[in-house]
Amino acid sequence: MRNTAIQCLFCGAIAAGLWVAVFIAHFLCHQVSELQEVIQEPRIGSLGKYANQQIRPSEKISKQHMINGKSDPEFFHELFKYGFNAFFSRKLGYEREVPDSRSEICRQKRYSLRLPTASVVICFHDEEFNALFRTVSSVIYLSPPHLLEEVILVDDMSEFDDLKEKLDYQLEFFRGKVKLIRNTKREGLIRSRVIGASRASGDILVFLDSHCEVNKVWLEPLLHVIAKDPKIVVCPVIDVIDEMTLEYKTSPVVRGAFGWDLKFKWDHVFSYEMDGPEGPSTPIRSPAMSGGIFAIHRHYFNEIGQYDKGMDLYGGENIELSLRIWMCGGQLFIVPCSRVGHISKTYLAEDKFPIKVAMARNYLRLVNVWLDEYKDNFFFKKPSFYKSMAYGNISERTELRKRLGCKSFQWYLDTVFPELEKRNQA
Ligand SMILES: *[C@@H]1O[C@H](CO)[C@@H](O)[C@H](O)[C@H]1NC(C)=O
Ligand SMILES: [Mn+2]
Repeated sequence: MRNTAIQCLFCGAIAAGLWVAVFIAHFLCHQVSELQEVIQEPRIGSLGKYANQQIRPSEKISKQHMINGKSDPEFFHELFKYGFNAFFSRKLGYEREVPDSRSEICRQKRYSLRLPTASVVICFHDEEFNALFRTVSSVIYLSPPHLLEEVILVDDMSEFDDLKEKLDYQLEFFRGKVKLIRNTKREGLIRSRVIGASRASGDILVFLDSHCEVNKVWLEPLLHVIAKDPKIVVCPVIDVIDEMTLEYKTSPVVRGAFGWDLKFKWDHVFSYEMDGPEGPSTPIRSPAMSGGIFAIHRHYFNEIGQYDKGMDLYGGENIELSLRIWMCGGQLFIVPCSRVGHISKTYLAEDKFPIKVAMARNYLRLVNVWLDEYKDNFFFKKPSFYKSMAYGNISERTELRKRLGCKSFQWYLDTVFPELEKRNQA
């Protein structure tokens, strides 16, 4: 009798133990899947198969664990808050030197001293302070002073405390070169850029994300191309600043592209593009831009209709601008001799719902203005309600297309991006 009781107790204990184990396992799995959910698609697109040694985010986290030697809840909290390793960013501080990632042929190039001047426009919303400051200081230290008209910062209603008085105070250091505009309501990236551009006085607008570090002689190659033809819009090569280690990594030269879902992606460059007299330093025709980082003549930006101000937050505006440039008489190039490092905010845990809504709306606007008879290729894989979603009044944009005498999407497919038509509707 006693034996049976002990046996029962023993079995009970084992069963309870099993339940606890199952519960813990479940809890851990849940945490991992939550983690995966917050891992957002990088805005500038990871270089995917092109980047050397891509490490999966989970591997990076465990590496970081080893660096810290202990599990640190504060570390994860900041990782999700800022989207990258803010602990290392603070250690790097306000400025640092990054490796020169230019090719030999680029290092030997010389540029005219008489180039158009640049206004660098940087919009931010709740950026990590040191990353923002390194963006500004790298621009100021690595741009020839006579070519840098100003840096315009647009604060899109940030809530972080250190971006308030502390930022005003620290920017005094660059007195005269930096203008700070604070939006009084959340405008989103697209309208913030238009606001920044409207306050610029340099010949060329250079848009940068707020978590970049420019490289040596980054500005001159961009200005040089636009000086020859103001209807050319240029992007630097975007080097990778690792979001975990903040190590600066050289990127291969790739071009910007997209599929029928209109999501930006990097694409290989055809070798004939580099056959010209300037070899691998020749600017490369690009069907699309990644969005955050490009230079455009200020008057040309206004002439071709800036951005679609009916678009919200961000998403799709880069493809819309790319199509508008090509279809309305301009050209888009990647300039291999100009390099800018960028941190992908892979871990940002922001509320995705408003962004998804904004993106759907933005895509619908762009599809209905620019895609002509190819609209259905976009809708093919989308849920059916997509077609009946509201996207606001686009008549101003269709008028603009008429006024500028833009070519058809068929022309774009035939002339600029024939590879897209052959792609499956996927
Ligand atoms: C759309 O906007 C244009 C002006 O850009 C205006 O003339 C037109 O009435 C608007 N259409 C609707 C349905 O609101
Ligand atoms: Mn970015």
